[in-house]
Formats: sequence, structure tokens, C-alpha cells
Amino acid sequence: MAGKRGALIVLEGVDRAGKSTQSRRLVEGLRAAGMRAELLRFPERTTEIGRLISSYLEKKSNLEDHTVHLLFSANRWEQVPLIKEKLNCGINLVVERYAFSGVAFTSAKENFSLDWCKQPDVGLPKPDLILFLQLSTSEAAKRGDFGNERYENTFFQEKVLQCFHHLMTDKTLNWKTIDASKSIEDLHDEIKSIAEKVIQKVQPKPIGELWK
Ligand code: DGP
Ligand code: NA
Ligand code: NA
Repeated sequence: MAGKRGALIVLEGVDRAGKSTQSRRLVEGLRAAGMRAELLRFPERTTEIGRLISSYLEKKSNLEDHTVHLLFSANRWEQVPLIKEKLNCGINLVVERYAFSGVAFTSAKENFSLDWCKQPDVGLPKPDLILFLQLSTSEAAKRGDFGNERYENTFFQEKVLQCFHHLMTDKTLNWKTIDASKSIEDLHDEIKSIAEKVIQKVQPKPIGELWK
């Protein structure tokens, strides 16, 4: 139907909170309910920029911290034409990680201000909903060990979490914090019901611009 756009729904949260599982389940659940929905995730490792990022995360290469921040942002911008096209033709997008991970992970490093970190992502399509999957560091630890990628340690993740909490104080964005210690099914039901309400509400509204 002309004029009805899809919603941009972002899932954020600390590692092992269940973002991948829940993003996938949400897309499946929306489709089962007769809606159009697709999954995106950042970093999108398959593009040229994504391959540079992937090699950095796997510690196969080193990149200067400002440089890698800008590459993560560029990796989001390169998907913007596709994101807008899909939303405008009525497809709901479920996105695993977005600019908030971008800001949280770099500003957790020494000598990076939150404000500097936000600038490259200013103007990205604004999410209609940001679901923050909240899980304490001790609960996350029960779900298994970290992998071997860069950033995968408790000390750094604690700092990342603090940055996320700061970003969540922004009342111009539709943050919803979800208790991710629940079962996969309960979490899915909660997320799906929040998402469905947002999808109904945004249909007549234009796509916003993030942090603008
Ligand atoms: P994932 O594929 O979701 O496991 O994410 C890869 C790692 O990269 C994870 O530790 C989070 C981190 N990350 C995701 N997005 C960004 C970003 O924009 N900037 C930085 N510095 N790190 C990010
Ligand atoms: Na990871
Ligand atoms: Na990701």
C-alpha cells in the first residue's frame, strides 16, 4: 500500500545478551504475522569496508582508533540507500547493532569524547525503536566464555555498558530496555509485541534523521 513505510527497529546490548537470536526470531515472527520484514546486521562484514573491519576484529590487522571508528560508520552509511529503499517500500527492518554500538565501543576507549564519536553517524536513518537487551556482566558470564575477538573482555564491556547507559538518557530516541535474563520465548514475545505497536504507529510518518 502506497505511503506506508516499514519501521526501523534496532537491537542493541552487551555481548551474549541474545541480540542475534532475538533479531532473527523477530523477523520470523513478523513474517508469520503477515508483515514484511528483513534482517540487517552491523558490522556488515561482506563489503570491502566490512572486510577491513572484520580483519581488525579478528586481530589479523591493526588500525588506528579514529580510523576504525570512521570505517564502522562508513560501513553503516554504505547501506543507507538500501535501508531507505526497503523502508519506503514497506519492509520493516530489524537491525542488529547500529550507531549506538559505534559510539559505545569507541567512547569506551581512552581519550574519545561521546560527542566526537557521534558526529560521523549524525543524519543516519533514525531508528523508530531501539531495544536494549539488558544483561548483567555476571549473567552474561554464565552464558559462556568470550570469544577471541578484539573488545571481548569484561573490563572493556563494562565501559561499553556505561556508554550505552549514557546514550539511553537521550529522550529524542525511542529506547526500550528489556530484561534479557528471561527465556528466549518470553523475550521474543515481549519484543514482538513492542515491535508490532511501533510498526503500526510509524506507517504514516517520514523517516527521521539520527541525532539531528
Ligand atoms: P558482532 O559481529 O555483533 O559480534 O560485533 C563485532 C564486534 O564489533 C563487537 O565486539 C561489537 C563491535 N562493534 C560493533 N559495531 C561497532 C562500531 O560501530 N564501532 C566499534 N568500535 N565497535 C563496534
Ligand atoms: Na562479537
Ligand atoms: Na554486529
